[in-house]
Amino acid sequence: MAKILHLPVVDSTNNYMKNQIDSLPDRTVVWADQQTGGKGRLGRNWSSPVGNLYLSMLFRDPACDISLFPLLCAVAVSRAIKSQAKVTPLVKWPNDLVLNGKKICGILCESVISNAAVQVICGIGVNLNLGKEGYPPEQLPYATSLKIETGTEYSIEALAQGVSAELERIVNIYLKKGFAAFREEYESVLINRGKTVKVLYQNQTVTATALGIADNGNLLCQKEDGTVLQINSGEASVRGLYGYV
Ligand code: BT5
Repeated sequence: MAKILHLPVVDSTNNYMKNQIDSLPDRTVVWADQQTGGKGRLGRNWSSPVGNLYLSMLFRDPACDISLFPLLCAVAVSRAIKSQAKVTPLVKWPNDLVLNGKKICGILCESVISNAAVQVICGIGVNLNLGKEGYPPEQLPYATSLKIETGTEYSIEALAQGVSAELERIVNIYLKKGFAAFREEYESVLINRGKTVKVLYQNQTVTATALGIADNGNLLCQKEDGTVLQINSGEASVRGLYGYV
């Protein structure tokens, strides 16, 4: 079982891990009540007041394609939420979890080279116990929390344990069998599937229909002229034609 550290406050659980990377054992988990500098992808912010889950888990030198980690995290969080809140969030490829059309979880996986090996830090933020006042529409129009959607409060610690145990289990299977072992499960909750999406890809916007996921985690999209594109999660973001999903 992974070692789990709990901090009352930190700038970012991902940064905390990066700063201590050489002294933390494989599969260490750190979670915090609050982040003062929570990070999203591409330099964006992650709103991180008290009441939500902010967690990072370290995988030391996993001999695999690290671009799949956001997808593995999405499966882990989706399972943990389903087991504790009895609702099934959908996945907006590659790394958002969505409930009733709004974002309840964001994932930021970062790789760090240390001692000539690639270490992967999986950062996960889940909106749990904040009410509507936590997500002002003028700032976070696409955000929601499990409490808003289900009317119940949840134990942050229990979800931290559930997410880390699932993620460890999933990564162990992935290391033996590859992403193919999770492709079907991922596709079954893929909100983009069959929808027309706008893909921001290599500085271009392409409109296409999302078909599904390849065994390597790429999003398969078909353009109007029939051409099928494989989009790598590291280089693209996807929006619905008329909004967030
Ligand atoms: C993400 O980025 O969704 C990745 C978020 C990862 C957060 C975790 S918390 C633990 C670990 N430590 C960190 O410092 N980070 C990780 P991205 O796809 O770039 O989405 C960021 C965008 O989501 C922002 O620009 C806002 O529009 C929106 N956003 C910010 N805070 C939000 C929140 N709490 N809930 C929903 N949406 C939010």
